[in-house]
Amino acid sequence: MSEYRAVPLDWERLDPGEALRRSNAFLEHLRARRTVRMFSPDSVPAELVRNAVEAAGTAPSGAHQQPWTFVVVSDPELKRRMRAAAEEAERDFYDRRATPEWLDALRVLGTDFVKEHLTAAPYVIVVFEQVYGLGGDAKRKHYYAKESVGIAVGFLLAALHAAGLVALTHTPSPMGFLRELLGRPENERAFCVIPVGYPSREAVVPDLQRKALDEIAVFL
Ligand code: IYR
Repeated sequence: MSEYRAVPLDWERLDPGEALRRSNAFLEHLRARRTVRMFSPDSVPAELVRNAVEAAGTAPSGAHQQPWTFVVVSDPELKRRMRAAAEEAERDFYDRRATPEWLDALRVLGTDFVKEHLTAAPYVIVVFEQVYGLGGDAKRKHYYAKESVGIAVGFLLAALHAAGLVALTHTPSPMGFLRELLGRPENERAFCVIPVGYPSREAVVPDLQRKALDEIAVFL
């Protein structure tokens, strides 16, 4: 059990003009992010991916338990195996398990069971949620693990975008095969799969619009 200890906050108030400039620039930067499914085989500097994962690890988490593991896969054979297992599961999803309502909701994305991005992208980051911690042989409950990992994935996507990379947030259904394939312990559950790289020359994205501020926020 760790004790509460405090240190001075390292923080500086921005000049208001500078704050607004940064805030606008950050908004424009995030507006330009698109989820990309078509990857170039071009290699990506490993340090960009390492930095993005480290940035994800700065996310806040329940009780500061940092309940995440990022498995960064670049090994072609592992990527091939992930793709084979994901496509098997997805074929069943699209052919049988998905309700007509779900398939209808997915139509705007133009997805199907083919998961070429799992072998085309130079890196595939598999994010695991640590449902509980393992300390010696004791299990330690993790609080708000899913929420915490979700926030960390948001940081990861923003960091990859800042590095000029593109990514796809992919949730194979079901994802159980990933723990065994990647040799993760029993306290970890796959949360999502994020292929990372540069877009292919022919890359296209769905023609989608984001909701406007007044559709997503209420100011009281
Ligand atoms: N897991 C499937 C289906 C799918 C589901 C949602 I919700 C998406 O936003 C996209 C796809 C697949 O990966 O194709």
